[in-house]
Amino acid sequence: MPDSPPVIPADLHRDLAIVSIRTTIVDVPTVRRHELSSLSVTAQSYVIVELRLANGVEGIGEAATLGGPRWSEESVESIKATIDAYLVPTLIGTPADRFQAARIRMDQAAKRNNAAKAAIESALFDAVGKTLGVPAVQLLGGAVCESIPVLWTLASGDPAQEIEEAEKKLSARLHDTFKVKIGARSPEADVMRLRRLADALAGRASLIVDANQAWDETTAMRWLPVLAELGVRLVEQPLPAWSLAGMARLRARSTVPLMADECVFSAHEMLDVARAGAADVVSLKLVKHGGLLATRDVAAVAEAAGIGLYGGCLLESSIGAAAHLQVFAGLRELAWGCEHFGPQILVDDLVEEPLRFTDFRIHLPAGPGLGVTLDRGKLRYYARN
Ligand code: MUC
Ligand code: MG
Repeated sequence: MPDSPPVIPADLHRDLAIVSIRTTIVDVPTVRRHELSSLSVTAQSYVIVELRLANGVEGIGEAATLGGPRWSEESVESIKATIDAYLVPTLIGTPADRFQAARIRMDQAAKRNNAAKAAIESALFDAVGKTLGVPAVQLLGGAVCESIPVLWTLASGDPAQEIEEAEKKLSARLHDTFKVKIGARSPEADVMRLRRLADALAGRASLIVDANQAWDETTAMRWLPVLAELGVRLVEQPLPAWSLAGMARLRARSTVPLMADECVFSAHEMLDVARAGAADVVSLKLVKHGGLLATRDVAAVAEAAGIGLYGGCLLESSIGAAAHLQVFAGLRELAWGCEHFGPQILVDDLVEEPLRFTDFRIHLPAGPGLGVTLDRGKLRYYARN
């Protein structure tokens, strides 16, 4: 028992009123070119949300995108416009701790736009957590772990560079699982590249692949057995997001588990994937689901269907990664670990003390709210507007 019980002021709800929400677009260069099947980036773009309460506490949130509106339909420009024009007016003056009510208001004000909503909700959890002196995960039921296994993504497309990069991560004990981005070139070229990686890292690291919807069903039928033979542990979104039946047919013939990414944004889509038998694992991301609560909803549907959970990312900085960790740390089982290497692929982070990576794991920060503090100098330096 604590010596003295926490004092909750009587006027807490008045103090928790949202008084302002500011959005800033930032572009942070990456340490190398990052190439996916349909896009390639040398800088990551985010919308940073600063949300102020009547009590003076400020919460922060982040919406990540990848290559403009090419990974999903949202871009930093559309996210900023949606927040400023539609989400801010519906939230100003409302209490920040009514998370579910805020979610309903945002859904009434704008259809989908899930990255925009996720950034706002992250800032709400940060502000309320900071007001109460508790981490956001405490507001979600409490943490069941303090750190999570974290992989690194190899995506330069150059196998010699990728082997060198993987060796450095292994010897620094940062990452021993690598996700290889495929689909930007022919399956033959990708398989040659994977073979070189598998040979070089044999017995020391695990490989998974992400095709980002690049293959059609016949291509996937042809090449999945080869990926299995190379020891690939998991194949992420080989087919277009609309092809649940194709994923189900593939899954019935594959010895490698399949992971759903772009085909699961909403909890309803998670249910469709489960009903179709289209995946073994799902990649959870705040930008897809629309926030911490929605991510919990998707996770609950997956759990009920026996589908494994994986902590996905969109190359977030420590702000967005911390918001994800607050949800992930409260899940019953994140059986496939997570991929929040984002803070390390940026030339610079946006917080005063970046997230900690040791012994192949990423650590839940200890402080209240999201557990990270915005570095305003960095925000100004990388701001576009
Ligand atoms: C994706 O599709 O998974 C996550 C890591 C990465 O390299 O790309 C992203 C998006
Ligand atoms: Mg993916």
